[in-house]
Amino acid sequence: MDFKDLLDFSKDKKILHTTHTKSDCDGISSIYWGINVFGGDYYIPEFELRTASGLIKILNLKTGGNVGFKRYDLIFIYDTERSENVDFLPQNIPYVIFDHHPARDTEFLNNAIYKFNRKASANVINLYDISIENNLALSDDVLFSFAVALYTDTAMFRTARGAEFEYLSKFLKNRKFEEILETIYFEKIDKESFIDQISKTQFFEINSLSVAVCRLNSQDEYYAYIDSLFDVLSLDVFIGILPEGIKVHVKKRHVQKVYHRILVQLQKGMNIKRDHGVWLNFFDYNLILEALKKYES
Ligand SMILES: [Mn+2]
Repeated sequence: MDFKDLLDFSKDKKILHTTHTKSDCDGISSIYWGINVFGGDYYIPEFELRTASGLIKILNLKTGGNVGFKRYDLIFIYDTERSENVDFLPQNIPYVIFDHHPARDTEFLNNAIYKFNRKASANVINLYDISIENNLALSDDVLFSFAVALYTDTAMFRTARGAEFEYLSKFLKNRKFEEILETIYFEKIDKESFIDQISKTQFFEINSLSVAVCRLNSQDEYYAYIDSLFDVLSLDVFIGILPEGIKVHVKKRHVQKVYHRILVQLQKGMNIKRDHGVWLNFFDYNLILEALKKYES
């Protein structure tokens, strides 16, 4: 079916909108679009980052809750094409998928009664294009949530090119960029703890790479470090030691040479499990520093 068929088909259905576990701004903003366009209920799986918490608050949404999934006729899944990322859903309920990742779980995609899975830098870009194409009016609140999602899904614009900024201008309209920052940092960070941790940063120069190592208490502190200090300190590699394991941030232009050729090799060679970029239960950053000596600029 095409999108117009989906609009008709869903009219008399009990609909639930949802997104992947560890929900993020792109998934949450997509759900918000879905409620506005199709109506129905929603379920936001528990998030882990403050950015998501801020967006949920300004959109007046709530997370979790006791949802009787089986009551629904049709489930809208956003921002993932992998069944393992929505493993809380019961089987056998018809579903549709709106996603922007490279199609990996083709079986899950092909079993959807409708799918829109074009590659894009954020799912909200696809939703915006669908809306324009089908003359769906989007409120300023939906558009602003798209702006927040685009900002966070492009690693705070680090991977954004001209095209993304053209979309941003349509999403932001008369609002100021600062409102995006106010939204994603709405949830406060523990200032003392963060400053205390970053003051203990260790610095290393390895074959022209500027490397920093710092122990941090949460993913929020990790991203606070990247958002505030990584570029300012002219770092090439940041090794964050989190309670659940090590997470490494690499300057975008080093991703191939440093991340894929050196770090992924090390991680695979040592059989370390990775989840959302975290090397689970791995804390020996010296092994990473040692591996970085293989880097040739
Ligand atoms: Mn996304």
